[in-house]
Amino acid sequence: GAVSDSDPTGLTGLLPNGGGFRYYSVAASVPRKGPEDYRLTVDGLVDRPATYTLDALRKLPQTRMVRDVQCVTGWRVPETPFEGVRLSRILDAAGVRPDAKAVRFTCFDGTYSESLTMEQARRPDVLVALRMRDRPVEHAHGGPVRLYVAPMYFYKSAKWLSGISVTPDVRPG
Ligand SMILES: Nc1nc2c(c(=O)[nH]1)N[C@H]1C(S)=C(S)[C@@H](COP(=O)(O)O)O[C@H]1N2
Ligand SMILES: [Mo]
Repeated sequence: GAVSDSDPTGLTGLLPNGGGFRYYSVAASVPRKGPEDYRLTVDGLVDRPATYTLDALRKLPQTRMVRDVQCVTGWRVPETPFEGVRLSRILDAAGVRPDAKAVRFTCFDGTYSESLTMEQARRPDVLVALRMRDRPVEHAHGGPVRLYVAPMYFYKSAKWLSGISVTPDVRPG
């Protein structure tokens, strides 16, 4: 598949660039947020809009999965553990309305956004991730909370996640 085709040597993951990851941010600088000031809002076409603190997210059931990370530009990082709350759980808690068709994600870098169809968003391998590589998600990797969309290219995994909005249609990021 695309993963092996992009690096037939399999050596990309051995390059000394921080465990194989490239640092990506469309914003020049991003504020740091922690337990005191981090908030995740859930709104849009839902019956129960909500705001989660970091502590509230940590108290929900956590799911860990280990998959390869793959960027559209060709680099990949094999078998990277991510852990967090299933997005489907957060959507269920909010009570998605029947006319909702998509989910839009916003970030506290003030710029980046992404979206998924409702069907993609409800997959069990889509997480609101609090941990990456078995440590809290670092600031550079989108901490304290990033989206993790295991089955899709890594650009879908929005860093510095601050908003989840249920929408009537897909809004390209
Ligand atoms: N907020 C935000 N999220 C983002 C990006 C970004 O520029 N800003 N880049 C995306 C892309 S293209 C990739 S490959 C990954 C990179 O994640 P990393 O910096 O942890 O390697 O983040 C994705 N999420
Ligand atoms: Mo990417």
